[in-house]
Amino acid sequence: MERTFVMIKPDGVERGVIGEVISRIERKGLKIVAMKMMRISEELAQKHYAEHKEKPFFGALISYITSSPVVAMVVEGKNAIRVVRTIVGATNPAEANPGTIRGDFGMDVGRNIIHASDSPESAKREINLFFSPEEILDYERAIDKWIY
Ligand code: 3AN
Repeated sequence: MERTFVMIKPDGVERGVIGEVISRIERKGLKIVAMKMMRISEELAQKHYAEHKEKPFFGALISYITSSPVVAMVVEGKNAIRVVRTIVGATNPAEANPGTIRGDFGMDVGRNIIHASDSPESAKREINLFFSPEEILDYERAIDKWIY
């Protein structure tokens, strides 16, 4: 089973689509194994987006991601990284397909609702940045146990 890091960004929280995003993740068949609502510190933001340090939008990205709470999650499932990226849609919501989270709820590349890891290396790094091992929970869903 693969794990990926997913985060509903400040604009997703402020638009009130937390439940909608979580529903789509669950409905797809993925399993949420960790989740918390938090405000990202400047330091954590800099670490999370380290690969964009030289980009012209870096400053705006850091102030946006620290501006309001986020909902951070660890999501598990077969090919979870690829599956979540598919339901999230293209980085620029103007180009994201309808039916994807960004395609349905986003308007602007600087406010694109959700983050999802793009590779096994970034998933591992991002999960470790946001969660301690004790916060990632081991349990079975009903569908694994008593829905036939
Ligand atoms: P993704 O989130 O689809 O993996 P990345 O990793 O290329 O996209 O970009 C990380 C974040 O940086 C995006 N989610 C978006 O918020 C922001 N971003 C990317 N490109 C731009 C841009 N041209 N202008 C403003 N913000 C951007």
